[in-house]
Amino acid sequence: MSVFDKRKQLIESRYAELVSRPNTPIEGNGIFNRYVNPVITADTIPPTWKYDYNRETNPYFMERIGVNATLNSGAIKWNDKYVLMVRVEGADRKSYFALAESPNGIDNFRFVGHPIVMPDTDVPGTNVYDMRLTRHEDGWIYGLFCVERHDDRHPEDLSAATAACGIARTKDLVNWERLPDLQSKSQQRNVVLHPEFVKGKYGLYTRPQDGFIDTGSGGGIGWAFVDDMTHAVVNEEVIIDPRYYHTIKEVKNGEGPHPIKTSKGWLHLAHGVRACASGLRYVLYMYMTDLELPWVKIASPGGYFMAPVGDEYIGDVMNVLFSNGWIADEDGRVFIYYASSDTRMHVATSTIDRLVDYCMNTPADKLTTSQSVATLNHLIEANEAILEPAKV
Ligand code: M1P
Repeated sequence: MSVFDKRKQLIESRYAELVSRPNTPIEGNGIFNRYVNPVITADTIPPTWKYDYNRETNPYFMERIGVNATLNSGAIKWNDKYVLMVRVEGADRKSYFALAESPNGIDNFRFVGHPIVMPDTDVPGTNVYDMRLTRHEDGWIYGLFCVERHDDRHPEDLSAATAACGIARTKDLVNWERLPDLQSKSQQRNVVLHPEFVKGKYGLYTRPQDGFIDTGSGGGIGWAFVDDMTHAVVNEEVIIDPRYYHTIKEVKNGEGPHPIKTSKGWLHLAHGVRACASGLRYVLYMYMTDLELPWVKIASPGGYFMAPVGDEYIGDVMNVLFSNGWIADEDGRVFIYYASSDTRMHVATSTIDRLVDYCMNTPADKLTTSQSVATLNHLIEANEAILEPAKV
């Protein structure tokens, strides 16, 4: 057998095995379950997206277009399938979007179609990433994502960049109409469209930031009303979930996917960032807001909801969990899609009831160590009264 045929067979059989591998849950803390395997990695990319299949031009069946990572994915239930809008980062550092679907949300994810052709605006972005998908009650599915361009005000600095919120909409997830970028006084990343009209307007969760990396004076996750998504302008922004000293969101935070509507309020998933000697640590946290006034916080469980464990710590950007996609099924199950260390995608499962219970009944962070000890002793003493009533 030729080198070409031998290698082609090997690569295709490895791929076929990977995309049909079952996944199993790991019983967790009662709030959510992780799963044994990641759901999408760079190896889930189909061989036809990497290899030249022409034996004349590629006799060694060599990889021609490498993939570095598959990460921060938007999510939506579509035609009964669990669909991820994956950020695929090529070996050339450029990211693009591609759709992967699974019949059950936990395994058998396969990329479908071709990488998405996202139309450019007049000033093309150098990179696009981290799409949040929102099926809005206006009938469109919107994709909001970060658009990165070189900051030409600093031609001498090759790392100077700007972040803006790119906006596109679709009816089929494949063909996209690009709309103008969000206009806002500050740079923006992690902007998310609320799925319903509020007071007759569109609502955006924003993340104002002074620079490309630093949020600076941008105080946290914001809320803004927008009249028209085809020319979206943020005139006024209120901070609804502020950063705070010595918490998991001291350095920055950002909304994850759009919130899930429940009978008790809107469930939010977000990421919080703090600094440590090894760099930045990204964890996921939750909060809830009022049903009628989605910018008003009604529950704020203290600490993180999920932080990296085991292999999740390791990857391109260590110590990072990031989520911009989850799916709430009609039966109350919630599929939380998260990336670890900017490298691969995982799923965790929970239910609406459990997540609401978590948000409503987890003690809030009271912001000092003595208050944390008081909260802890309150729980321990209450447990002792149940378990050893005679001693109390
Ligand atoms: O590297 C971690 C994350 O950093 C950025 O997130 P944020 O805007 O909150 O700092 C993004 O570039 C994100 O893609 C990345 O996962």
